[in-house]
Amino acid sequence: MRNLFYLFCLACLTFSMVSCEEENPIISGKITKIDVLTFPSFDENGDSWDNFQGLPDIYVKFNRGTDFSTGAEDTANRYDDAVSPGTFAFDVDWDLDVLGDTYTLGIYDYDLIDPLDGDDEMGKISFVPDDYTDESSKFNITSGNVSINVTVEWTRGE
Ligand SMILES: [Ca+2]
Ligand SMILES: [Ca+2]
Ligand SMILES: [Ca+2]
Repeated sequence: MRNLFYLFCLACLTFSMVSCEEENPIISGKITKIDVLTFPSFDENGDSWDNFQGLPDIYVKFNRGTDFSTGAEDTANRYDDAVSPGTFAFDVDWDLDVLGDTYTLGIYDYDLIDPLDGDDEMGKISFVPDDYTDESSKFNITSGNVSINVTVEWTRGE
């Protein structure tokens, strides 16, 4: 019985050593897909996002840091008159170069008839990729009324 126990320990030890060798640490990532699940149905004043149809025309922004001064913007890739909750999928190609840095995802309402004011910012969430590297290739970030699934390809070091 005791021999069996030692054998078991040896097997465990061998297995953990092997898996350690094979699993190089994650050094960077790339967001390949965003699924917007929920967003606020009304703005901070309780008004509809749009004057006429009411429903927002959502697209996503991404930036390293906490604001969108230099963020990528793709207003053509959007869902007109979106209703929360739902599953609004966006194929993207956004690098997570520094895992310890803060990155921000934002949901915006595209406004063709109000170009001077800019589009309405409906909500945003900041996150640090390091917090999610132990999860699989998909993780969820939620803050207030905003919930987003993030699909990531992690890159491991050599
Ligand atoms: Ca609007
Ligand atoms: Ca609309
Ligand atoms: Ca709009």
